Amino acid sequence: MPRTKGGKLARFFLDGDAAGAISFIREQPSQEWIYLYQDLFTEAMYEIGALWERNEISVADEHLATGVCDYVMSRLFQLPENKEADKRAMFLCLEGEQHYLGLKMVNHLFEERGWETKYFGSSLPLEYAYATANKWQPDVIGLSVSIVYHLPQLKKYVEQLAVLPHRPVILVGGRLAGQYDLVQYTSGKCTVLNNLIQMEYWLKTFSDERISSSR
Ligand code: B12
Repeated sequence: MPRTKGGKLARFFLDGDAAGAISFIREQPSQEWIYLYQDLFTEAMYEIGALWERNEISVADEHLATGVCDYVMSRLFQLPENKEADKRAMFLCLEGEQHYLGLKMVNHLFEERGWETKYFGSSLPLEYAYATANKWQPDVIGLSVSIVYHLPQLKKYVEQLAVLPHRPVILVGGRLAGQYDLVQYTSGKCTVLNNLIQMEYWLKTFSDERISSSR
């Protein structure tokens, strides 16, 4: 029997039981998305990674769990009614990077806080990311990286996107964020956030700075 809440949620995902997963999530004492994403969904998927690494589940089990996780997130997350359309962010995974669930959570949390967002999911080649950002002019571009052999791509993306004429803030997160010094790796041209709690703090500081600079 799984002992943690993340472990219990992982069981529903692995059983392909979306209805069970939804009821379990709805029973949680806090329904705040930051908590649900950080302590339940992320933990559940990390647990699935650990089971996969130990060969206790197959690739098919992991694919089913990923599909159910994605479905449950889309099913439960509601867009806020009032958007302040003055803050824009776009989110993408580097070319070749398929791990998009974490980025999808980040996109939802920005939306929940009233940002207008564009979420591109997995593997967006740099030329398209650059062209879209140049046209849409987001304040923030969020990149996600999970696999070590994508790090050289990260350097290229950050270097090119950071010098867009409107000078967006480049945020970097993902599984590797806490494992390597990505700020130094990208010559200090991005802000690295290791988890959703750091992201929330960064968002608050960004909004406070905006309010004080508009006074
Ligand atoms: C599901 C999964 C897959 C799915 C991805 C599905 C999807 N749509 O995302 C599929 C099957 C495609 C896949 C493929 C592979 N995977 Co995989 N995968 C996983 C697994 C089990 C879960 C990933 C996940 O969703 N995690 C949960 C999310 C929420 O966590 P997260 O990404 O870290 O995001 C959090 C933060 O980092 C942050 N964040 C993320 N992005 C951003 C961005 C910004 C801007 C900010 C602020 C924050 C932020 O917010 C999130 C919220 O907490 C992990 C295990 C693990 N530990 O993560 C392995 C894992 C990452 N995969 C692994 C491997 C090896 C692979 C493959 C190479 C397997 C293969 N041989 O083909 C391929 C590579 C594919 C590729 N080219 O990208 C290894 C990596 C090991 C290593 N040392 O590099 C892991 C760790 C599994 C393992 N234990 O061995 N995988």
